[in-house]
Amino acid sequence: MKEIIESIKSIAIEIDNAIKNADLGYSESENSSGEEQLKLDVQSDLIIERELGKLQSIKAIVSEEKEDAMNFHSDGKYIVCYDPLDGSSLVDVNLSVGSIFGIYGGSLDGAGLLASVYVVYGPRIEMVVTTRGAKPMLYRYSDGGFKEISEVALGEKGKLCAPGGTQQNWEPKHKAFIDSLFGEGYRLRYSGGMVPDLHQILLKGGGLFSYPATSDKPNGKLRQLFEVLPFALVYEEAGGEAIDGNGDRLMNLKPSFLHDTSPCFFGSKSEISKLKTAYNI
Ligand code: P6P
Repeated sequence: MKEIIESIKSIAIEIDNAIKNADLGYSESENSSGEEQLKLDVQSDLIIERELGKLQSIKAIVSEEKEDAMNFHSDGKYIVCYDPLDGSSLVDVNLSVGSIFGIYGGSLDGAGLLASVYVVYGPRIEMVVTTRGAKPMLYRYSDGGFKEISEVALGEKGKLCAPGGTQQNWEPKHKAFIDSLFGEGYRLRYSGGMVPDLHQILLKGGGLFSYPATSDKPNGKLRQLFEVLPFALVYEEAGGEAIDGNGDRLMNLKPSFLHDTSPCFFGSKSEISKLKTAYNI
């Protein structure tokens, strides 16, 4: 596992450099979710594929940018599922974006998730490493290397609300719930990039990030293996909760296919409790 974390550190530095210097145009291709691919999406994916492919411990990789898994070493212990550059369309307006990695052991589902790593490409490069059973650890890049900063913990209750999805497509109960949070004085913090949005709530002590079932996306938008599950592990180990619209733990998810999605709610215990009341779950 350690060699994977170390490899992700060098991947992060290379992708950050690509963000700052690459061509921001669109490629002629789409990803498995039918989204147009930026040349930067493809470049970031190739960087990760090249670097992880060098590691004997990697059995296979699953990328948001590729339809199928790529098999590497048959005796490898780990399968890494990743979103190489989540929110990449925000790069051309100079907002923060991120990479998300789920490190799986036996099975490609919540039970098989052993660790997650995410990287935020912002004013600074930051990385959070979460291993099952341990608090998330924050690292910051400076002077040519990643320095360990601190463990990360969510407060019981926060002040921030990051409501995803197109509001006109929300269910009435979700609209009423989000409005009630703002009525209590929660502050809107939503950039459209789940990595910086979830990172902010985590580091600012708490709140709620939501991407619910909507009329246009009844099974949510965010992908289970390389977006939802990695952050569910982070939020649970940080002392918060991560559930779907039925109140089930996201860590119990079993994807039906590699690019399966799920409605998702990540937050401090107080906000998740309010959600359960509002949703009557
Ligand atoms: P919406 C970015 O495209 C992304 O996958 C996540 O990073 C982000 O949370 C979400 O989609 C934003 O979606 O529908 O709110 O614009």
